[in-house]
Amino acid sequence: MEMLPGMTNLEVAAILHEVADLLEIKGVRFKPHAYRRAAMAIETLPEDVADVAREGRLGDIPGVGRGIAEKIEEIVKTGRLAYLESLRRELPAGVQELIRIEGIGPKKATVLTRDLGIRSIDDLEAAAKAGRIRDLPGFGEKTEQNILAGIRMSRTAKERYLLGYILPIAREIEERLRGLDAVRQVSLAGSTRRRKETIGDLDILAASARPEEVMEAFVALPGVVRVLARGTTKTSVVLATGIQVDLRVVEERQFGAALQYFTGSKEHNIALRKLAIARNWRLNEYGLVDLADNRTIAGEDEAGVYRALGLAWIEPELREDRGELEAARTGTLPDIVGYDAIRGDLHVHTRWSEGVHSIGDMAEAATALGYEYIAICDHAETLHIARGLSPERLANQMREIEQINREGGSVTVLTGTECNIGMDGSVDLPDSVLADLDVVVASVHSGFKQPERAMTERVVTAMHNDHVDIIGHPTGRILLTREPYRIDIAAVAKNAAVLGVLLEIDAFPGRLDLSDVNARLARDAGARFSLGSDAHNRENLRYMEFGVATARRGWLTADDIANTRPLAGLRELLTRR
Ligand code: DGT
Ligand code: CA
Ligand code: CA
Ligand code: ZN
Repeated sequence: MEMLPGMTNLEVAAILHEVADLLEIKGVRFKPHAYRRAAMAIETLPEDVADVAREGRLGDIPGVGRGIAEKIEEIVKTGRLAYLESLRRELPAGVQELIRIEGIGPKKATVLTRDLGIRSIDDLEAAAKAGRIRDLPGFGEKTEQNILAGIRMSRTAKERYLLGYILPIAREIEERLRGLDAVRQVSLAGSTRRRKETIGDLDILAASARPEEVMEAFVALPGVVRVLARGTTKTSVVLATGIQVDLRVVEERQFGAALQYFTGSKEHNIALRKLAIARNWRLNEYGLVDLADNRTIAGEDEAGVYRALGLAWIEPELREDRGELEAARTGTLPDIVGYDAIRGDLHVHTRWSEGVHSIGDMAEAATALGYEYIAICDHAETLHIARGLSPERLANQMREIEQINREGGSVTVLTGTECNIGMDGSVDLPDSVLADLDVVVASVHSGFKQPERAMTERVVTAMHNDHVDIIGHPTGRILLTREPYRIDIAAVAKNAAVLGVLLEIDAFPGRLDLSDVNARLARDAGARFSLGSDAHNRENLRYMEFGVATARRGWLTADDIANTRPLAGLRELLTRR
């Protein structure tokens, strides 16, 4: 079966995750963890796992040993995994569904099926409401209430997906639709067009006079596993990854109004519609209409809709009803940083620590992206899990970088580190070493549970070290997985502004840290920024795009971001302290 790029990887990962779940239910130890680790590595793998398997390189993927590599080969070749199927057969029907409810683990699920014959979430809800669960061994009234709450949550909470995984798939679908004869115009819409950090469902808009043909091709796209609803104006499908894709097809003369409407956000649309209502106009996905004479005022192009309402066109990234409409009215929209404005990457890992590729490989990839410079910021020693560098290894690395620069490629490789901020705000390399580095990123990688004041002080203490240039991923969040630690970003930003320390927007899809909202808050407090991909391999350098998206959503201009400057200007900024 032909697949969209990235799709195979996510599918393979999903199978490995399920194996981990089932092993956990069986009470097997250690193995579930191994499967999960492999699954996560494959989710973020920059190349097609099928290609890696074909070339016999599965063993190079971190966390993939011989046993799991064989399983991956089987999945890639046959699309199935016999081992998973046998695990499924061992399981009483229904148990898998039950453990998706928060608060029900493998043990409880087994008791529920064994003692009450519960086989579905509906069964479970009925039993809980009838008070039949509280008397089971290991349960109680409180558990029963928690189960009901968990069921409610599972029914409302829609799963979200990282922008970084969805955007490549979205673009692929967009291009395939663009290739159809029947399609006149096509655009991404919804949160994907606004480049929000996570995506609920994917919205795409097309203009066509022959919508049936477009829908026909859409449901037949590779990777579509289910058709939820099919009509001539709207069709919804589910991809193998589980994400829903809504395609709307409109007439060409309505394309602008529809694009405006389906780009959202909902809050932005509501505020915009108020402006229309105030003029006795009606604004919806079909157009902007004067209610006095039913005349269509705008609809064919999106900018026309804004113009008619007395507004400048607004970049999709700004459409969150956070003051952009007022700014568009008064001509004070920020000149947000462009996707092509970044001249170098200030957070790059190599195989010296937890990365995959050599410094030379990374420099070559940076050249291909048209960069002027990259900063090699491998971890320092105390981060053992990441094979952090001792001062001696760092000195060796600096010699290698010097050699590479002497060979005179078009990219200048800057020396650097991502050192660790300790509990007391100290960093884990001596000043004498830091003084020799071009770029010092300092990040918190442990002790996340400190109270807000202690954490804020800890980071501010690190900023007082004159060698620290950048605070890396300043809130430590991992999207969909780990909450940010408690920290007062406004206070950090104020200090950063005074001390001339940059705050990072880490562009790795699961980080995007600072977030859009925090970046804007920090900018208002006077801080400047540095964008880094946090690349662990060559392909990850492309993640920079998501950092720029976050910066744009945070209203940042090129001037706010250190690495929009040419090398000389960057050096000036880094040494000014
Ligand atoms: P998501 O999917 O949760 O990541 O976020 P969106 O923004 O893509 O939301 P979605 O898919 O529900 O709807 C797509 C766009 O359609 C949304 O951004 C704005 C528009 N829209 C949806 N529902 C409403 C509504 O009730 N009122 C207005 N004015 N616009 C809506
Ligand atoms: Ca959506
Ligand atoms: Ca939608
Ligand atoms: Zn880090």
